[in-house]
Amino acid sequence: MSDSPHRRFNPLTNEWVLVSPQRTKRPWLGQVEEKKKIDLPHYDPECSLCPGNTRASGDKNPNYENTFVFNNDFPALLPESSVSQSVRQHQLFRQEPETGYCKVVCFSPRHDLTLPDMSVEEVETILNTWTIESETLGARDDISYVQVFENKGAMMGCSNPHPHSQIWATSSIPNEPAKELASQREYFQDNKTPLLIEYTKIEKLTAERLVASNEHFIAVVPFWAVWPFEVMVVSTQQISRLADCTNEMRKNLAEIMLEVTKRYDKLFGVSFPYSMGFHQAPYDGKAHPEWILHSHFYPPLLRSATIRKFMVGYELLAMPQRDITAESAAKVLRELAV
Ligand code: H2U
Ligand code: ZN
Repeated sequence: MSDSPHRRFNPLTNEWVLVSPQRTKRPWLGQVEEKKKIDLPHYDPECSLCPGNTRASGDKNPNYENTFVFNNDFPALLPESSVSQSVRQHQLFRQEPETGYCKVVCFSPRHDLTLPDMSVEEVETILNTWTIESETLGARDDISYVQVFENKGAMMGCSNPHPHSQIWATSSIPNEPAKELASQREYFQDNKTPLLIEYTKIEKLTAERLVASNEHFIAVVPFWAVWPFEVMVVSTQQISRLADCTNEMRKNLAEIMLEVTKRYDKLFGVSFPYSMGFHQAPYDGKAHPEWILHSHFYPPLLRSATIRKFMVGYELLAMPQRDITAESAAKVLRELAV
């Protein structure tokens, strides 16, 4: 790959990213975040997610043993909306009602664990829980999309270290999945094969952006990655939702998620912050032969546990930009001894 500035195209979102590999040598005078060594208890009496504790709603958590799901006490969406479709005086002032459901999925009763500390079986149990919740919410007439995501670390705005994820299910398809739907559909119509199946084949062959792979999944720093150590986990099989996974695929998925998150933690010697989530086919009652199950990991760290990438300036005003190439980032992650 060239060391000169160039731009790369993201075929999933139809957006470009500016790559400036020659800039990695510039001096750094920006913010240095403090590296904190966190020593957490197994159980925290103040934690709203720990077993047996009372949440903001007044509900008491059961003494759960693996995963635990509850309705978010501060939901961003509600099942009903009083906003009417007809409030529209001008095309420049569009609004629509949005309804939905918000859930919290605790990974473990242990307050001090994170995903990479868990066993393959424990991650399989989490995957099972996400699968059941996705299918249950997705089966509703008032739901078109189910977003499963984990926000990890204080740097990502996550205030509680207790390992947990969220599920937001909405009546409409949100921006990112909507862009991916349009692109995957168009590619499938034109090429009679899913975009991401074609992509995984090439990534497996060239292997230069590969971080890990097994029989049913690959983990790559995508060619068009924006975040320095962004990773996409993609199914190499034609499946479009978590529920399409066989037991063997689910095991493979758990294994590759552990592989990625363990490498992340090793990279800068800290519990690696990120936002990650699954992109499953919409639950809009249509067939989705174009859609391939995948997840995105978006971590903010750039050069150390304390030096993060900011999406500011040119990125906010023009387009995303990165210095270190996807190939170099993948090589660093791949060559870590875990
Ligand atoms: P934190 O705000 O502690 O990170 O909580 C994680 C999620 O759990 C968050 O989405 C929800 C928050 O809304 N939550 C409850 O539903 N009930 C509570 O008592 C505290 C946190
Ligand atoms: Zn806790």
